[in-house]
Amino acid sequence: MTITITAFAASPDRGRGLARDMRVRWALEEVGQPYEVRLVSFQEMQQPAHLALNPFGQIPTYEEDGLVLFESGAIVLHIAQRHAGLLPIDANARARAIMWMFAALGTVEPPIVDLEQSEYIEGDRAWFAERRPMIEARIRKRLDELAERLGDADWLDGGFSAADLLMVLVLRRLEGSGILQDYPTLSAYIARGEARPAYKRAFADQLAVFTASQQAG
Ligand code: GTB
Repeated sequence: MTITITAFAASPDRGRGLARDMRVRWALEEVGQPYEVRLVSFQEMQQPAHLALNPFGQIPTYEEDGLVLFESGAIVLHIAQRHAGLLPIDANARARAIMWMFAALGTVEPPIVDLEQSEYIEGDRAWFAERRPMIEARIRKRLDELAERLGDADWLDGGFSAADLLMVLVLRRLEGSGILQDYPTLSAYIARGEARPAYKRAFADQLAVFTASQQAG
């Protein structure tokens, strides 16, 4: 069984591990599955060969013995269901972990992506100074609620799961925004995720892609 994923040949994040292939890399490292990475340029992502894998022309994609998947959340769920280590065995605990996976991607991530994209796309508009605090307030509401629920627990619901993997990476997207410093328990939660050996291997591998692209000129 060979697993192949796609990732940016030249990630705009310059190796900070913010692109969504990091989710898949980390999940595969957690469950101990080797994988290959096919690097694609922005141009290649719009070509028929890549669009056949992902109709939206995005990374990451996942190929395994004739199975083709896109959407990082679906890929992580597939990995977690197929291999031990990322979801609890108990049926109710497993359902709750999957619920938290959806919460990370469907409830916590959207305002964070909105802030990122609006800074990039609308940052030079006069009205952005008024819009930014509104987006930030939406993010802070979610972080308040998340921090309240997490309390002083290490992970969202019992042991580390695919839900924590996704939530940590979603929260990491706020690094540099000045928001996380007001959430010490969430910052500690992110640090716990980043301290996992599987995270470190995944991070190092995606950073190596950036480093190699710099050396190639
Ligand atoms: N919902 C999809 C999923 O979860 O898989 C979203 C996939 C997605 O947004 N992919 C992005 C992509 O392919 C890369 S990760 N974009 C190219 C395109 O749409 O043409 C998003 C991303 C990109 C860059 C940074 N960064 O530079 O910090 C962070 C995150």
